[in-house]
Amino acid sequence: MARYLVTGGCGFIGSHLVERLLAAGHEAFVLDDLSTGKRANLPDSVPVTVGTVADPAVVETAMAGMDGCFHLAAVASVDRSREAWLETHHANLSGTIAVFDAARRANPRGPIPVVYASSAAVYGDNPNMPLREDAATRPLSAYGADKLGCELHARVADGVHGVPTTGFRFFNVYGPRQDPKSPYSGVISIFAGRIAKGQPITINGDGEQVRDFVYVKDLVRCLTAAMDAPRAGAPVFNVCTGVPTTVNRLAEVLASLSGRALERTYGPARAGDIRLSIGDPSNLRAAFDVTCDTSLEDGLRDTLAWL
Ligand code: NAD
Ligand code: UD2
Repeated sequence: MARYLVTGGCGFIGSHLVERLLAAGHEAFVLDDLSTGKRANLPDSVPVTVGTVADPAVVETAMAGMDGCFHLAAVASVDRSREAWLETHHANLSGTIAVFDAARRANPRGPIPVVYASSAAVYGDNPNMPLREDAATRPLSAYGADKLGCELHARVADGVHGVPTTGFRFFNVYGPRQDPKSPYSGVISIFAGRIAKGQPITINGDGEQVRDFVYVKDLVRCLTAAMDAPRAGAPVFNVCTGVPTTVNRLAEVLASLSGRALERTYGPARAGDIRLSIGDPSNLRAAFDVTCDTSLEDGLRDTLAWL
């Protein structure tokens, strides 16, 4: 049994991770500023420090005595990173450096490992599908640039300060507890929420854009496997399925699973929308013997059941 700090643990992905850690018999502690996360996403028994990862003193205190840290706290929104460039930078990059820095001193036995969230946003509009981890990174947003910055500072954490790190480039994650009401919500939570209520959806552009949708419970298996695995050299892995799904097909599957007629209108393409985003999961599988293999249908069934 180990003691883990989960930053962003009250959020969508973090709350699933905490659930998995508790089920495995570990102790989970959460640091979250509740900006998008909710206390109610976690059992009452989980200790939550309400504060920001951008404050090094808060992070230092929250991390004292831990055996490892899962760092998921971030302003997880490209739009928000455009509106509030410097503010999101403080949370997304300075906050990550604060986490790596505190990991140096958290435990008298030595630096503790940090498993952290990067994003497929680091690839930007690289057209070489499926995207491998060695593909060129050319982020198109402050959000993507800061996630790439996290990966660079992870190398510093490892090479200069002896803090072992593993980074994960999440593709499009979905599942229960992804807030359909948030203006920054992903397409699945928006469509699922509306279709289940018999409301129309708007497809941006022709709907033939492709995404690699990852079910959240598969993703958290990758995170816990990485915490337990030996690592060297601040590795970074895609978390993806390698399976392409168009936005049109997604809408059709959701309508069919909800037993509703699909009412869709086609609007203008979203400015800067990426046409293709598919990851190569080979390195993930080879390193941790995990696959994100929940079918879209099964994952969507779970998501709809939660609504
Ligand atoms: P989320 O918004 O549900 O979770 C983020 C959590 O971090 C929330 O609980 C929020 O309150 C908290 N938080 C935000 N700023 C904070 C700060 N300064 N200090 C402390 N807590 C703070 O989003 P999510 O989808 O669960 O994202 C988790 C991680 O995964 C993020 O790092 C995000 O960038 C990354 N990610 C998510 C996706 C996706 O498809 N959902 C894709 C790529 C990467
Ligand atoms: C995701 C991430 C983003 C960044 C990026 C990296 C989310 C919410 N966003 O953006 O943070 O990491 O990947 O590449 O996870 N769509 C519609 N109708 C709607 C909503 C969306 O057609 O009502 C389309 C949208 O135009 C896009 C697709 O659905 O083509 C997926 O949109 P998204 O916002 O869920 O995710 P994405 O890939 O743009």
